[in-house]
Amino acid sequence: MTNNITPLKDIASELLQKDNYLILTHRHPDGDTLGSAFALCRALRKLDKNARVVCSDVIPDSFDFLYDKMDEIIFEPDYIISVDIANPQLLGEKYEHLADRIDICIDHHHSNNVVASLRYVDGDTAANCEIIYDLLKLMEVEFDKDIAACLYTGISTDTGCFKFSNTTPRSHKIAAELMEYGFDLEKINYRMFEEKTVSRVLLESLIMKNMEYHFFGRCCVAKVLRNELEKTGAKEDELDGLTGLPRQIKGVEVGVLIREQVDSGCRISVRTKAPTDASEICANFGGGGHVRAAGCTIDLPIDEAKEELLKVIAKVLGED
Ligand SMILES: [Mn+2]
Repeated sequence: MTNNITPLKDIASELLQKDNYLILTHRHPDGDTLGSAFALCRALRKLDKNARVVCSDVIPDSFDFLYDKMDEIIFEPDYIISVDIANPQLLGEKYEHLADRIDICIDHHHSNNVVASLRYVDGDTAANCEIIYDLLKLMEVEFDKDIAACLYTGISTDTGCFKFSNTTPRSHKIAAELMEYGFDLEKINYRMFEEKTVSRVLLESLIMKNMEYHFFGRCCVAKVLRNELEKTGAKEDELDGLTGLPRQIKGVEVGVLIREQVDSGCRISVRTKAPTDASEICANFGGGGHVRAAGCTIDLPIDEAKEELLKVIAKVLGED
């Protein structure tokens, strides 16, 4: 059931039939899940339908240009749609209860195991927003600068501003077409890739201070302790942009960021260089993701979680 793939054109025609849509994004929202959701929401509203976007977590301020401040209309959805959500756990606490009520799943993670009656998953696409772009074309929605800004945000963030290995000529071609709609490219790029809060700079120095090296410098692990995080005044979501820091170091093949969680356990982000598979490492702990970027949670105190992780990384690097 989870392997069924529905042609995108069938999903497009289904979306033209009904009137009320609830769109789900993943917890710890990023540019791609939000860009996908708000592009689709704007498109559906343009077609005079009711649509709204929800997220378990607070949407960071830096994404406020994706949506208009408007009163949320309350309606009973005909369809519940998930975008960029690889597995039901990623719905987060507030929306987990909808896991078995998803009607349409649109995603770009190979590991996707969301159950839905209509399902389109293309793991070879750099960003989910590229799929939404195709979907809106099939729905014959008229693009505008706001829809284009949403789609560009997802494509640019999931490709690391067109730098990651997942970037394709098609990513560039779509982005080029979106630019024609005249959104503020400079503002979005500044917000997504340059702007830092004071707390963020403190956070970076904290991570750098806590970096430790294993396996002759082939693996770098940075721990973020709860009490140290609080001292910086940074919000949890600010760490999302810093998961790549350990991998930046020359000679490091596997970069790991371990964050101590509020209640218990740790959140792990793994970033790798070719040919090491990050999702393979995270799969050992029930997580997943992409070849170069993956994540998981380990329900252990931070030092024990690190040790468990290092055992797996040792095997992957042939250092066991
Ligand atoms: Mn994505």
